[in-house]
Amino acid sequence: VLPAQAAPGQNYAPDDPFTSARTQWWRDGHFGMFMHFGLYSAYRGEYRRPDGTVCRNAEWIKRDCAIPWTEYEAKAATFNPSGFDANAVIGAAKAAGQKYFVITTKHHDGFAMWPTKVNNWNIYDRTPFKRDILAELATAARAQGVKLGFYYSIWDWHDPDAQPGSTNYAAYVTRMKAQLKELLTNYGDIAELWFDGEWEAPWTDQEGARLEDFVRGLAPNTIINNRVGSRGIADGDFGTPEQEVPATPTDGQLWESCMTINDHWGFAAYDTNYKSATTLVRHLAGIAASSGNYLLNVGPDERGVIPQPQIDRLTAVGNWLRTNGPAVYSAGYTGLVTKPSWGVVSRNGNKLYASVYNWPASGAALHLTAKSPFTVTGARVLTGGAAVPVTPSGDGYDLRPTGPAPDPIASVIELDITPAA
Ligand code: JFZ
Repeated sequence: VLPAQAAPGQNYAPDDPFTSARTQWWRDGHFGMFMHFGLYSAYRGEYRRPDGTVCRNAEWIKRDCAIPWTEYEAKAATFNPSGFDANAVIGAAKAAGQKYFVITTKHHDGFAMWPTKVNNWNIYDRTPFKRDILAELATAARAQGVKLGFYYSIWDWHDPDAQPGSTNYAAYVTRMKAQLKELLTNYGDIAELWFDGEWEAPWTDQEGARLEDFVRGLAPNTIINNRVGSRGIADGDFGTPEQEVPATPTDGQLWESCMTINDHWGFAAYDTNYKSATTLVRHLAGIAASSGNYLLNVGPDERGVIPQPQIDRLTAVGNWLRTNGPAVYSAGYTGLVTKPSWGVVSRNGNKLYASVYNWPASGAALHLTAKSPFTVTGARVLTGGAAVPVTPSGDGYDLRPTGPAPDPIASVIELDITPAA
């Protein structure tokens, strides 16, 4: 039921997303894989114009390189990502320590990556690739214990009724809902729905609220992002800062920061500007310490294969998490200490996790500034288990670990604490 009026930013959800059982896995998990994969991936990031010049782009290549629809549609007839291996994809997410996986089922080009019955602008009707990768992913995700989520763009460059000046936008909205019904009912439980392209007229916040209602009616447990509407009534369950590591929790709403692993969402063969494993781990630790989620993107190539440099970085993050997971999983904002210059601190109950980026020289101290009082009863490095001496000092505590940094990416010191009553 739609509220007649809702204040901007009001949480239009059936429960309190901060505390509900529905969102528990998401709040605890903190880390997911995003995948931008579509017909655009077939271009490998480059479109050669008829005059021989080259235009570079990824998932926006159709529009930003002004590819005529006839050509883009012809490209579909050659798109055959036979290397797509759902078990390998989900396995890569799992090995990286990612608890959920979100794939672009339909990006702005409108091309459905599943055999939708709603129209024929889809991977089944237009390509030689006669498989349903969403079904394959659903099976693999269930088998490996990874949650499955879908990205779906409201903005659609292809559907004639969705274009600017359309006199029959309602017909498009009906088709969109029919597609979402397929997505929410044919592939088992869908953990997260990631809308996008809501900013483009004639989409309105009222339409967004109706869409949010529609989704909740079909899939009450699905966690919905705020790009369903324009943040008036319809704001979903969580906000979507992009490419950000906020230093504190965002006010009023759960949040998930999505980021590219290089400089593009979709595959671009020339883009080798990969973030280091160290950067990725520190993004994750920083985001978890501010009670957010990190949705880290991969872009499979035209064969449907995740490039090896992306896999290598995911593997390194997973290796770090195997020892240092407690700093991330089920951890969040401390509320007790100010963010130090040498790293970040997260909290899980009566434990603090100091992820140290700048390890001190032997004998030097890492200072923790207390915003509210607590006592420390013990501390150790997660890698190796060495005890860390902790002494009260001024407005907080000094931690004096010895020896070289146990982990070059980020060394985590676990502290046993008792908050003052
Ligand atoms: C959108 C898409 O246009 C893009 O292709 C990609 O899928 C990305 C994840 O989402 O781009 C956006 C949307 C919102 C913002 C920035 C880029 N934003 O709110 O800052």
